Amino acid sequence: NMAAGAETFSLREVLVAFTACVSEQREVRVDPYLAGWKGLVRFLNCLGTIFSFISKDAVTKIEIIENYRNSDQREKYLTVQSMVEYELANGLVDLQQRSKHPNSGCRTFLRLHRALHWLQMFLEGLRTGEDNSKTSVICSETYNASLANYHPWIIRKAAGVAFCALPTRNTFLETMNVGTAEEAVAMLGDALPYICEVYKITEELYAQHKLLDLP
Ligand code: 1PX
Repeated sequence: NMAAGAETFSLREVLVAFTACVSEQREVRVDPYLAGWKGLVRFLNCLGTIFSFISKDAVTKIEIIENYRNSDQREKYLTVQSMVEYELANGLVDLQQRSKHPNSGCRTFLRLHRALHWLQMFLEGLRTGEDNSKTSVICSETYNASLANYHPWIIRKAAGVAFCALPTRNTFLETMNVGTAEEAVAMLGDALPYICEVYKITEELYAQHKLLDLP
């Protein structure tokens, strides 16, 4: 089916975006980071409408940061480092509770950063899982160990229901359109160190500025 064929794309291109995130000065570039997330959202949308509530929230957050990248202050949002520096120096971050700056770049990026931690663990679980292990189990275990800690009960519940719609590991690996399941596993092994590096640099930056609990 041609129409379906036109919709398919390889997750390899998506994960490549994360390899372009870290600059020579070990800064995290915002544009490839957002490009990576957009690709992941496209992939998530292919998995079914049951995941819409997740992709909608991700899109909202991607767009908030994209708007900063399209504003007069776009230069300040070139890297996560420059964003943090600019927003903190100008009092643009709500530190105690959301009030004057409910959608700061810092708090919005933190949500994607936490989700990246889940992604890192999920992809590692997929990579090292048994042939016929359940993607839903890998997904819920890694979610419970990471993102779930920041989500209210109702979201955790809805996420748990959605995870049940995930296919088995091998089918999932094939859906990634990277070739055979073995080739997909190899690609994950290549891409994961880059994702881990992006995560680690951001985590250190946020810890250093005490921004890990932004409301
Ligand atoms: C090869 C595999 C690739 C899989 C791609 C999957 C892409 C998943 C994209 C998930 C992005 C989730 C962003 C969530 C940000 C967030 O935590 N938002 C919450 C807090 O925001 P707030 O502004 O209120 O402080 C917000 O409440 C979240 C609502 C939506 C539910 C989030 C559930 C996240 C589950 C993540 C697992 C995705 C399962 C994908 C299955 C493959």
